[in-house]
Amino acid sequence: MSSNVPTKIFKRSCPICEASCGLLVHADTESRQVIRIEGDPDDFRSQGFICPKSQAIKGIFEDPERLRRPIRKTDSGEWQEIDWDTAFDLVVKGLLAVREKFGYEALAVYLGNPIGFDGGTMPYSAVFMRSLMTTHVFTAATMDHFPKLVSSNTLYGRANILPIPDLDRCDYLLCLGGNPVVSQGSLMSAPNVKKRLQALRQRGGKFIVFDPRKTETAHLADEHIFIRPGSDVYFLFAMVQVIFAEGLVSLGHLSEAVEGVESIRELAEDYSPEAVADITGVSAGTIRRITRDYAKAKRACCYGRIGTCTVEFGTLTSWLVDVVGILTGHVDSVGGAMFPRPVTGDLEAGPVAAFNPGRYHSGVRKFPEINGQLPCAVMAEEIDSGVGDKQVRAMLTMAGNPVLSTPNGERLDRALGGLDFMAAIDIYLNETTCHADVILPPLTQLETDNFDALAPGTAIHNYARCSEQVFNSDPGGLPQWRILLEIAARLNGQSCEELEQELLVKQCQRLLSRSHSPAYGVPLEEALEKLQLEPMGPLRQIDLMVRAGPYGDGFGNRAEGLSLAKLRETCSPVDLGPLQPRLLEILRHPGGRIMLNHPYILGDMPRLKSKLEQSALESSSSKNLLLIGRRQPQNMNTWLHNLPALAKGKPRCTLQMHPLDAEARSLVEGEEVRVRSRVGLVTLALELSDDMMRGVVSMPHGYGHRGSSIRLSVAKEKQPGVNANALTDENSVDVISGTGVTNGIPVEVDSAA
Ligand SMILES: Nc1nc2c(c(=O)[nH]1)N[C@H]1C(S)=C(S)[C@@H](COP(=O)(O)OP(=O)(O)OC[C@H]3O[C@@H](n4cnc5c(=O)[nH]c(N)nc54)[C@H](O)[C@@H]3O)O[C@H]1N2
Ligand SMILES: Nc1nc2c(c(=O)[nH]1)N[C@H]1C(S)=C(S)[C@@H](COP(=O)(O)OP(=O)(O)OC[C@H]3O[C@@H](n4cnc5c(=O)[nH]c(N)nc54)[C@H](O)[C@@H]3O)O[C@H]1N2
Ligand code: SF4
Ligand SMILES: [Mo]
Repeated sequence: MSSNVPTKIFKRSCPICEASCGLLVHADTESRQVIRIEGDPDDFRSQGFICPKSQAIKGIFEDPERLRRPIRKTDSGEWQEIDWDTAFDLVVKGLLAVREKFGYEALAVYLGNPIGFDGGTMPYSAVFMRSLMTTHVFTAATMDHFPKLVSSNTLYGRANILPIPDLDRCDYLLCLGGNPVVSQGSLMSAPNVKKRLQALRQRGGKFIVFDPRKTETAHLADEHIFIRPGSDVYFLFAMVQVIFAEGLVSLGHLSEAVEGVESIRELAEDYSPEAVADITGVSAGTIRRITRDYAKAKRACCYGRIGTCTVEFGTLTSWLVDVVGILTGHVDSVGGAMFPRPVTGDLEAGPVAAFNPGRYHSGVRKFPEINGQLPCAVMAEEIDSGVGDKQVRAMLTMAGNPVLSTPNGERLDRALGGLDFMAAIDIYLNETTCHADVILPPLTQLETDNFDALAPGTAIHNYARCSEQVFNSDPGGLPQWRILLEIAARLNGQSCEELEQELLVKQCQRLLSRSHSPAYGVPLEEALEKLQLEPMGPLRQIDLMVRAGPYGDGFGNRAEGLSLAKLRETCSPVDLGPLQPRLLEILRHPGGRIMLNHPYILGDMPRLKSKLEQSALESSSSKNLLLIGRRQPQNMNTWLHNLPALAKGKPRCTLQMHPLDAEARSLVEGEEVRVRSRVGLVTLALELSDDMMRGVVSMPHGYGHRGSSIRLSVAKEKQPGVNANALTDENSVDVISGTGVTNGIPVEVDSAA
């Protein structure tokens, strides 16, 4: 390249979604311009593939409306730029004032989705949360995969023991409630999932989709089967019934560990294919055929995603996805559902853990805490009708937009307006952060190094990677980790440096004492000295995890092993091999058991049975339709609508309905319709589609950009849409996980004219 063209090429993983595709970022670092972003053909995971959202990191970096400096709301409601020290002072004073006046429980915190894509946040999130000293902890997980975490707690003894499809070696994929061709895979980090699904078919495999909408993924499948929203639990139980009735049980190498097989057989007796045909809309013959094909296939995987989680029986459904796999030998075996081995050592053998939910409860509806979280569905009521010293008076949100992403968002919108104090760590002034008194915006991805923290835990092939910084950090900005550390340190009455050093020493002591670590026995001083090669901050914390982790160099004990420096040398993903069977070594239940009959799960069986009995009595003439969600290629939940490249085109927030359902209501293509649920009403354009199941309508979430309080002019003009969570009902939850139901909401639809 000639010297008068100052463009350089930087390798980064895309931080927008779990696929974490490899990007080549062409940038002029002097003028701080991103020239172009393209796929990295040498990235062994994504092989040059990118989706439209890959352009977002350029768009976000350039967006004039992105916040670059802390801002505070003045008494007249205007926003005023302030320096960081003043901002931290305001945040800490605001939180402490509420804590002193009302007690610890008066503070709540909500963490959103993008924190998973910032490796710098990972080492400090625990200390940050501890410094807030509240039990009012909410995250987007209780709108997402929380049921799967509860299921893993009960089956395997730990929430993060998550089965991931071994997609590239699978020959029979049963996909329930996921649309990976659009979402690009979730709980399955698999860049270019479309190509991988096509490859599955090309090698003679089969791939079947169950979905109330004939999705982009379903169009590629061997077979698509409509299923009524929320009813997969019955379909899966019928599979279990058939597996026992037809002698298809084959526990394989897990047989010594599995406990409770007989009780599952007994429970399944109530759910024969005939018994569930009406409620699921799937014929008994189809259920038997699919079950036999799945059970007998050599390398088969049952995979469930959002449509199996954010439903009325999300936990039982997620659990049954694993149960059918365990019973047929398709869990922890090649081509089935397997368990990755992340480089940070997050998924290694460890002490037994008791699943012990309900150490405390929410104030109003008394929902039990699970893994230290309360459901998003109770967030608004804890604020607007909280009880005594449990009433929430102050809130801190980080990388989330719960007004658009949690149930009855309109109620939350009003509730946030009534808080005594609110702070947000976010890069936009949006529907949620507009309620804050102070907003702290972190630097963008291109101005920091990154480390893939989340995706290796769900990757279909083991890997590790670092990403290189493109631009020098804006001198007036701070990285996210520094913001967390600063707040935590100030709340603890320490300096940032003291807190960081304390954490590093503690982590070192913990990791060096693990007998299976390659760093076992390395003297503390030696490890600390070697870690000084990385600057203060997350990089040396990550270096520690990597070097003491399963592939690590053990600080020299295993010279060929990995360190952060080695990962940084390439900035490409490092191939750590295909997934290996390893469930037996990582189980956390006492005695290394897999508990099919955990009492927490069995406790939800009466609810399941009574719903089936009740539905047999109900007439089918109800006017209600069932609302489900719909992800779209150019969106990422609520937050990319302000980027012109992604907001262009026709308005996308439409209600899809089958033409015959429209005819029955005298509705026509394109007209404005009113959609009403128990909690709210929205008006949007109707789109007729043969891809919809009869009786089901679909709309995307993440829209509803309006009003003068937000600073998202492109979103407001190009893709305002309406808030799907104005319709979702905070009373409708998967009871045993508290997860909000976003699929299967009863609604009525009529003409807005
Ligand atoms: N009806 C319905 N509701 C749903 C869903 C559904 O399918 N249907 N899906 C649910 C699911 S799966 C999820 S994960 C949730 C998502 O719910 P949320 O996490 O609440 O929503 P996001 O849109 O992901 O929030 C992104 C926020 O992070 C900010 N942000 C982006 N990058 C950064 C960063 O680097 N640092 C910081 N501090 N902020 C950043 C953005 O400005 C934005 O405010 O929505 C849930 N809600
Ligand atoms: N482009 C894009 N990609 C994304 C996101 C985005 O907003 N946009 N969000 C990201 C996030 S946070 C997540 S968690 C993932 C989610 O990843 P996916 O789960 O793959 O994404 P969804 O499109 O929500 O797929 C859910 C599917 O379930 C179907 N469904 C609804 N109800 C039922 C039911 O009861 N049974 C069955 N069998 N199916 C049902 C819906 O029709 C839909 O096709 O996507 C991620 N990727
Ligand atoms: S699929 Fe996800 S990771 Fe890959 S380019 Fe698109 S947004 Fe980025
Ligand atoms: Mo999600």
